[in-house]
Amino acid sequence: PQRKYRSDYQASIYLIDRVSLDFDIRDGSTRVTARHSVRRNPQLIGTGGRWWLDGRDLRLVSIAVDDEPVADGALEVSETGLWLNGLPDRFTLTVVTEIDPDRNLSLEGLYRSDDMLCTQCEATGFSRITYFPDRPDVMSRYTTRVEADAERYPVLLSNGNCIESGAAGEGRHYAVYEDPFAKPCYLFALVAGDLGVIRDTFTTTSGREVALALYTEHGNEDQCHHAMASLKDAMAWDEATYGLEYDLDSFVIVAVGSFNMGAMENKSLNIFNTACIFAHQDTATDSDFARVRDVVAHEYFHNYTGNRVTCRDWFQLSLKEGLTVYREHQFAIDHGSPGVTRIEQVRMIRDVQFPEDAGPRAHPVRPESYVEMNNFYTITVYEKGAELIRMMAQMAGREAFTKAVKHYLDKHDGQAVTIEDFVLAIEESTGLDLAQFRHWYAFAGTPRLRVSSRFADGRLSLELAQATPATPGQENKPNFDIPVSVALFDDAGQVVRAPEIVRLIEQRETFVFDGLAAEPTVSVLRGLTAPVRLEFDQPDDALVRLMAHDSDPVSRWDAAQSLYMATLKAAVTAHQNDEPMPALGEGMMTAVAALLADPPDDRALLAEMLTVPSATQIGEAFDAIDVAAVEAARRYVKREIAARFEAELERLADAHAPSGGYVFDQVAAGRRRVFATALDYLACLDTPAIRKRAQAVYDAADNMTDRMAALNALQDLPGEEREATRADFAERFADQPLVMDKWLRLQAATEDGDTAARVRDLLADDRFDFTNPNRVRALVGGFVRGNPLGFHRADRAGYALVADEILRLDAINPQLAAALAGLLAPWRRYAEPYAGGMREALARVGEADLSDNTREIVDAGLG
Ligand code: HT7
Ligand code: ZN
Repeated sequence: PQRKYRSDYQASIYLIDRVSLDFDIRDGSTRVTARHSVRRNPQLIGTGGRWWLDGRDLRLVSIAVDDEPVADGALEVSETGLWLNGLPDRFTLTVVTEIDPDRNLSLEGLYRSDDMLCTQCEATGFSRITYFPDRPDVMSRYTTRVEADAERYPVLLSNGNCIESGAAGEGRHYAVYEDPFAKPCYLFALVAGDLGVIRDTFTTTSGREVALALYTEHGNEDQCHHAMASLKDAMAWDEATYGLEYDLDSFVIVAVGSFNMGAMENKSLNIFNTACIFAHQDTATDSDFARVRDVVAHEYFHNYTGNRVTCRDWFQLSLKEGLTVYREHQFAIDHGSPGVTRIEQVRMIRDVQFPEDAGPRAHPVRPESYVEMNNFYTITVYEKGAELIRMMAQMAGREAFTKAVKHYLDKHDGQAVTIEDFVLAIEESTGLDLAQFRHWYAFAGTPRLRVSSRFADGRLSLELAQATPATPGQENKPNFDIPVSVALFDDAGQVVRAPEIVRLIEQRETFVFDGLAAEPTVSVLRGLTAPVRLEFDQPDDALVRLMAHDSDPVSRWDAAQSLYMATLKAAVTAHQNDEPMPALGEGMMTAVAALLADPPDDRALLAEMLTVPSATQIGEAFDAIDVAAVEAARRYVKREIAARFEAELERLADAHAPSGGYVFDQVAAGRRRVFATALDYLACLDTPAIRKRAQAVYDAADNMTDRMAALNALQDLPGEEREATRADFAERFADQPLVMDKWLRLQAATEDGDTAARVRDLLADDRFDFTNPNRVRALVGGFVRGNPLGFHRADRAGYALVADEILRLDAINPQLAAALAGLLAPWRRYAEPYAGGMREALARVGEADLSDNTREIVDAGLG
């Protein structure tokens, strides 16, 4: 496989002003006739004549320059594209190709999802449709004609406005779309199918009416109203927050069942995974509702940050994704509990991004090289990228930063640009000096921020020091520019220094706070002002005070996490040394008691603060992850808390018990979350009463959130109640694939001695479809992530199962196979015998003839 380097960038020798595409959809084959008006790139003087067009899995029918067939000598065709030689400065290129969407299981290019045909072109799927310079810096205006059987495909869609449609004879029909905005080919989209639709309208600030439509397979329309409401919300929010008004007369979303990721922001024709559109109280949980709202907003926000201003090349992916995730995060914070929304973001960074940044696949937010671009749609590019934007926003102030983003969008409207262009625009507008800040984009790895404090004579000296571990290919790291928020509190919880941001620029710096009456409690890195690992040994009593009084809910939660973590770590060590489990920490018990006696009004915050750190978080605290010890410690601590606070948890559950009348809003969802948390604790005690209660909750539930709370509580309680509720669930939702994904996840996450065998049975079950990524993620992903003991079994059956599935999948959907391979790749982080078992499985995968996607991940893991 060929590795591509950021430093090798060269502008395209030819540009395409207009693209005209004609899709003739027939059974067994689709003929694509593409006509392009091409001209030499005026910026590149003295080059030309020879031009590379990407193309994969295409049958080339004909190719002509100015309507003259290209002579054999002027054409070199290979598996990945073709060279054209002897080209004039301006010409019309006509390319006719044939493709077969029915046999395209990669879910890139034009493919079938159930009864409809749809496209996915980002990052390089357009080259599976026709020969084309499949790179984002070639921006063109598209006209698209689609013709198909009228009965089978009554709905024909593409980007932009429908300018013509009608009958085409022999029971066929056609539609022509014109997109007035120049765009890169990765934003091209086409859909053909027999679809149901819900419609609405949105009137922009300047009074333009935008027609909104959301298409889905018939029968699912009632699950789409929340997505439609979210879209309107996002449109209004972008106007109110950034002054960005939608720029076309129609905006269409299509929900498809088979999709490799969550959604795609194609110009005016977004295509979504049904999992990110469908939301009905009977079938979707509160978190599903929130996810739908946020992904709909995210894709809509791309219309400016991504579509109007796009990326010059794929190394710049975070230019659009980091910024759009940041905007999505702001939107989510404005639509829910701000504290809890930020907590969820922080958890994601710590639980998923930090491990990626410490593993074999660590890469900068702006990568330097890649083999397969699809492998770089990572948590680092997306979420760490968003954190970098957030840091700049904090340094500039939110208002100044919003203005700076507008400046960037105005300056580069209609262009394909770089992260450097973005940072420059922010500097120009805000006056910030971001010279050292740029290292965040160029260097991988999570900096460690070591904090120590000294107090004497009314003066607090806070010493901050940074160090960043080596990552693959980057031995030495420079100092980062780290914004650290600091606030000081007295013993009664009163603020003695309001929160402020200090910037750590050097390796080590001391910040002094004078005029203090007594030694204050220090609160640092509040709400994670920078994506760093904080090392700050605070005594329990300081943490208990912060947990009770800090003005920032995220810091209160963080203090609680530190208290839990101290006991959890002691329990891990005790298990490893075959010693009795330690008594629960004093500080932790005081904190939980205080929380239950005087809970915060924000019920979702209460639930978060009552939840002990995840297994991933606990594992992260050790040099080598001991899966069994981590599981034992987490179970032990939860059970002890439940035993000590049983009565309080019962009361909490009673006070938040389901009362019917489902609405999805912050207060109601917060109450459901507290109920689920209390039930989960009580289930650790495994009493007949709690089993009965969980079953009763399941039976009476009027919504999926409560149903799942009951099923989760019964997860580790084999017996009548668990069997009955699961059987009912499977039967009740048999015709709802997305709900059956929840059922698959439950099965995969249940450790009962031989989960691996059960997962293998499910892989062969009719309810499982190997070609659908949602099913694979639910069953195989659910097994690896949701069932640590089953996946890491001593007989290595869990690893073998995953290796087998990677190999099977790689032949049909390399993008998904590579994602699964990523689950075995970080084997070095584990203790023995886990590390050896994972490595062995990965090595077995590596012996096969693999796609470039999977090969890149496996080699990084073994390297
Ligand atoms: N920009 C979109 C990324 C995406 C994607 C990438 C590769 C392969 C398939 C894909 N589907 C969607 C989604 C987003 O981040 O907004
Ligand atoms: Zn995105």
